[in-house]
Amino acid sequence: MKLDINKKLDIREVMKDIEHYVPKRRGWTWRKHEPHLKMDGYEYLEASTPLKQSVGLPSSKYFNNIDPQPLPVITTEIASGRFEDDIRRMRMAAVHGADHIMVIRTAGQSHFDGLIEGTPQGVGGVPITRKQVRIQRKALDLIEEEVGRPINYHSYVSGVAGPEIAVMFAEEGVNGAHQDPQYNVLYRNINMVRSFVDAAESKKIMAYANMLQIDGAHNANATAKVAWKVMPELLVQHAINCMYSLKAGMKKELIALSTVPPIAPPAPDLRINLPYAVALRELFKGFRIRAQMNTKYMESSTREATVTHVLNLLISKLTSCDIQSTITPDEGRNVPWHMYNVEAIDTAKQVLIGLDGLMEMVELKQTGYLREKVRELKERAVLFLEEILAVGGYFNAVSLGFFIDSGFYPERNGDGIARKIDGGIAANTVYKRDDDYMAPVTAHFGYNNISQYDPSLVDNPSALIDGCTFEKREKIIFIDELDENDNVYNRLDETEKYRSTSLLKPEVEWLGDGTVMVDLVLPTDARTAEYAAIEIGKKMNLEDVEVIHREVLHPAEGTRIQFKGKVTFDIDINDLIIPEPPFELSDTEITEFVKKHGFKVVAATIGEDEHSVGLREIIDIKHGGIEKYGIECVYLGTSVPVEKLVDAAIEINADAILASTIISHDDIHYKNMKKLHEVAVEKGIRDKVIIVCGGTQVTPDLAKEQGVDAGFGRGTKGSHVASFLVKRKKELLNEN
Ligand code: Z97
Repeated sequence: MKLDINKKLDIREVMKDIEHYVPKRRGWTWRKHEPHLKMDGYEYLEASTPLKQSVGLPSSKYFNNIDPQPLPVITTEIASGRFEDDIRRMRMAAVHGADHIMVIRTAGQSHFDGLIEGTPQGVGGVPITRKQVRIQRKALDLIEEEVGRPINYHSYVSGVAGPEIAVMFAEEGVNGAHQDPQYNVLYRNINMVRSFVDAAESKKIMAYANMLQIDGAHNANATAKVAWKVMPELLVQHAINCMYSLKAGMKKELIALSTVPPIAPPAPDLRINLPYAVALRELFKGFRIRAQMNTKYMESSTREATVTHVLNLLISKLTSCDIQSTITPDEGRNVPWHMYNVEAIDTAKQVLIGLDGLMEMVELKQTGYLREKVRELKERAVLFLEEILAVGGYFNAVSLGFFIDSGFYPERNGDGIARKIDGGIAANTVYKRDDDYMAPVTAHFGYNNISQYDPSLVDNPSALIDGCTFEKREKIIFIDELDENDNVYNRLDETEKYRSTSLLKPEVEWLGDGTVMVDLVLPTDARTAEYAAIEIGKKMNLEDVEVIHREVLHPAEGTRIQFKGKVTFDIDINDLIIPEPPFELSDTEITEFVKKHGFKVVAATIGEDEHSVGLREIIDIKHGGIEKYGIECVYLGTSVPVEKLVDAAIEINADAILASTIISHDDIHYKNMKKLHEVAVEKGIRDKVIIVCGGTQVTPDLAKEQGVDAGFGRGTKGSHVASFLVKRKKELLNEN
């Protein structure tokens, strides 16, 4: 199976024979640096290999559609709650430049004590299952061929079934995962002893599969009352997970710190966030930095979120992050829609490429405020660690509520999260291995007693059972759907008409969801505007109208509102009348032709028509008129008699006549076009001169019926006219 960029991905095709699918590879992939990459004449110092097929930034059209890719891996989180729709979003994300796709489980999967099978949605959210992972990995294997760059697939190894999940991920070619025992302890109240034992096993398996690990420190940011106050503790949390991971056998370069600039404007962003980022970089040399965006201080304004994210990206650049995660800038209003994933990816791509080579020009100061703050943060973190030792170690520290305290350490407010050593979920479930314990599996942490059974297999324990699932894939038991109602086949059937017929419906996250967003200003206060907007939505025949954003333009004069709602109708694309797109040559082609041959036009509004603005816009250089290509334009003014226009064409030996007319009563515009053609014939120049007529009421085909070469209606741009002139002239010159 191969994807065609102009065709939709067929999810049923992807699912075919899925029980036998073997993922293309294991392990994490970084982007490849292309030093001194040249694109469209520009040189990039910190760009990576360009994509084979991609969608560039909107303004890339001014740069021959180049799409330079920055160095850091770019993450997007996809969590619509329907894995089959998420696959389409992954494809959108990849073509814009994401190569780290994180699937979020919305079920709080840490609470599950085993693997789940099938593809249920359930009441509590969406779990990550083997079937879903395998289908998504297969789709990504196809998508990475489409864009020409490996795509890292990522989820979470946490909870009481962490090691089982790690095994499944290694089997299914998952490339990265969050793994941090502290997450279980602090946020999911899972017993701390159990969490650390499970983590050793999980990390060992992740190391075997060369998966990249991201820790859980960012959760302290999100949970803390004032995010910047936990900065010393964040350094400590990173340190604990990093060292534990090394001890479990992970490679330093596949251990990533999950960091978030803790503060956002209106606080003085960089003065707090930059020293913190520098301290991290210095303390954790050789580890990877996964920079995420601040969402704690996100409201529903996508503009505000984007600005905060741009400031975050500046810090990423100043401290060379390895992975740039993007969270949809709509976090504050919880509308995880396709377009916001793409916007966030484009924001990261745009800013990082825009900042290319920054550190060649500026450097961080080695004295003064920055250095003092960096040192202070490190000192606070070291003191924190020392105090952990002083109270008898990490477990005691957690039970004393050291973590997520609202004080700026060493200040303590006594409101941290405290957990009991023998408390929490799955407490007292850790047992000492028996003397005859045996684990004939690959990538198992610690003592497995193989030598008792076969000393020659100590380094290859699974040979005792003729290979485990890591070597013998056929031993994996694939379970399709367990729930006959809640499964992907039924969900696909419900929306089949939008997949296999010509019906079309708007969507924001799921095929056929019908959701649209309306953006409007109401000249009143915010509260009135909000309720008025809901009424407006209803009058627009939208269902489930809900305000998702309000912004005061002035307390009394006006409020901007964005609301969402659902349309209940479909469009049949077979009923659409879609005109041919206007013919367009590239700017270079037009300019080169004009340079070679010269090109003169005479132009006027004809008959008794004083409407000159349209014609002037077509000619004038300012808005991209034909002058910009070097075409010489002689403008005769308004209400010019047809004969005079033709005479002028003869006099200057024009290549073309441009006539404009808006007035259309009694078809006067078409009559004048006919006359123009006839006078040119009469005066013997018709075979040499191109005649082009335009105006808001002009239908191209009707214009041509009058004998002129082309007619241009509403929406015409200078480039359309110039393209036509060059094309027609080439025909006259027999030059093609
Ligand atoms: C990010 N935006 O990109 P459950 N383990 C860790 C986690 O951080 C999380 C889970 C497990 C964020 C990701 C939040 N993180 C979103 C270290 C969740 C998930 O199934 O919700 O219990 O576990 O880092």
